[in-house]
Amino acid sequence: MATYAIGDIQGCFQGLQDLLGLVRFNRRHDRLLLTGDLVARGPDSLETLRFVSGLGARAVTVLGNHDLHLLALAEKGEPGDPADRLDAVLGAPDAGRLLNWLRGQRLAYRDAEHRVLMIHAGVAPQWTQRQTLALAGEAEAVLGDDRRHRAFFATMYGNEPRRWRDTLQGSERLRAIVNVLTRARVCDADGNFDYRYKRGPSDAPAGLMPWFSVPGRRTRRSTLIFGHWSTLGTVHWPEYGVYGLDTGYLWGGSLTALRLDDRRLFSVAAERAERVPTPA
Ligand SMILES: [Mn+2]
Repeated sequence: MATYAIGDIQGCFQGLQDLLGLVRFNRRHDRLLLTGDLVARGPDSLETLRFVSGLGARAVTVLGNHDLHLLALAEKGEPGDPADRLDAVLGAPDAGRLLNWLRGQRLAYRDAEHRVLMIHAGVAPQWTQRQTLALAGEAEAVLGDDRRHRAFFATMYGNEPRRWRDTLQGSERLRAIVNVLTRARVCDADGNFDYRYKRGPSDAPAGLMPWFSVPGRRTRRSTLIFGHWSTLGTVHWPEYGVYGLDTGYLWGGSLTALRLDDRRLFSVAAERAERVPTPA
């Protein structure tokens, strides 16, 4: 019995199958913890959703920004950007079931057995582990509510407020929670997030740093697992106790699994020719 944490799949179903083959994943005994962004951009978001939802309690996923965007599109009845390649999901005969399953997933997950906290992108430096789970729970409650979830998608988009305050309320509070958990990469020492910055940590503008390296971060004694940042360049940051598992399979990089039982890393490389269109 093993538990594997796996980075962002983004519709790369074949990559996931290759990785599960490499680790000899046994769907009757092993567990998967997925860092989210199961869908978007890759060739097979639909099969990815069918497979992961079909694992039932043997797979836990936290929601990423692309997962939430897919749910918002379905809610509004919009097709979305063709580059996201989500039409097969939105038009599938089992779309209702799959999207309801996705909407019921968490925004933060603590695995008690392996003592890790998993989120898609990051946490605010002021949040403790307990507070992170409570705040994620606030957003999960709205997202999972059949009446209130529409309002959630209507207020989800935007980069403000940039800094968490315990006194935030209503849609601002919800947006602040969801932005940190699903979109965070860099912030300043006071916890002001910059959601526009997408490149690696070494190119970050002066004063901005990876969210996990903020001095005094209150989760610094916990092991955190996240995805989302494909340009991060390093998976394990022992000095901060974090693992960033999005190694950019979609972009010609690799798909990475961390076996939590012995903290061993596994990865499969993308076949670049299949993923990146070549000039005619
Ligand atoms: Mn993401």
